[in-house]
Amino acid sequence: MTTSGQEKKLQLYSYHRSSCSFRVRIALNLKGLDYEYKAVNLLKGEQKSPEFLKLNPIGYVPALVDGDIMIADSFAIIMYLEEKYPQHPLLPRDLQKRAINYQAANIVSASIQPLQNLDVLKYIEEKVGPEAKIAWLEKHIGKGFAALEKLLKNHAGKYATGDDVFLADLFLAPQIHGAVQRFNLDMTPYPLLARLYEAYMQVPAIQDALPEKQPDFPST
Ligand SMILES: N[C@@H](CCC(=O)N[C@@H](CS)C(=O)NCC(=O)O)C(=O)O
Repeated sequence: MTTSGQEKKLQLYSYHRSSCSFRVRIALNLKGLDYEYKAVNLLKGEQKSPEFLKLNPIGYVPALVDGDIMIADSFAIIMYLEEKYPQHPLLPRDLQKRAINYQAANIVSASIQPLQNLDVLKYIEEKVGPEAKIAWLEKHIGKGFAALEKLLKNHAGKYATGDDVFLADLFLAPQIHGAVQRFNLDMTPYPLLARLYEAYMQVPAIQDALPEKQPDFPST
C-alpha cells in the first residue's frame, strides 16, 4: 500500500475536454492519488464501444476502476474517493456549507452540463441550426450561473464556500472553464463566478487537471 492509501493504481477513463472527467481529475489530484489515464475519444464515439459500455452502460465518461471496483458518474466517483481516501476532505464539516456544496454541484451536474452534452448540441445544430445552439447554451448556462451567483453570495470566500477547495469547486471550475474557453460565454453578468474562476486557475490540483495538460489533448 502507498502512503496515499492506494492498494493498486487507479484507472480513470477520461476525455480531455469532458468537464465531468475534469471534476474527477481535480479530486484525484487534491487527494494525491496516482492514476492511469485511459483516454476515451468522445468525438470518435469510443464511449459507445462495447468495451466501454461494460464499464458504464450509459456510455459517458468518466469511469473509474479501483481494483475490482468499477464506478461511473463523476458524483459517485468523487463520493467514493472521498470515503475511501479521506486525505484533503472535499466536504466542509459545517452542515449548511456541506449542503450548499451538494446544491452547487447538482446545479452544475443536473441543470447545466446535461444541456450542453455532445448529443444535445449536435441535435440542436442539425435540427435547428448553429445560431440556435449558441442561444441555447447562453440561456441554459446563464440560468444556472445566475442561480449559482445568488446561492454562493453569502457563502463564498476565496473559493465557493470558504477558503478551501471543496466539492462545489470541483464542479464549478470545469463548468466555468468550458463556458469561457469552449463556448465563449461573457462572464460579465457573473462577477462572483468570474472571481472564483481566477482563483481556480491558481490552484495546482486544478491546473494539472486542465484539458490541455491531459495526455489525449491534441498536439496540433
Ligand atoms: N452525470 C454524469 C454525466 C456524464 C457525461 O455527460 N459525460 C459526458 C462528458 S462531460 C460524455 O461522456 N458525453 C458523451 C456523449 O454525449 O456521447 C457524470 O457526472 O459523470
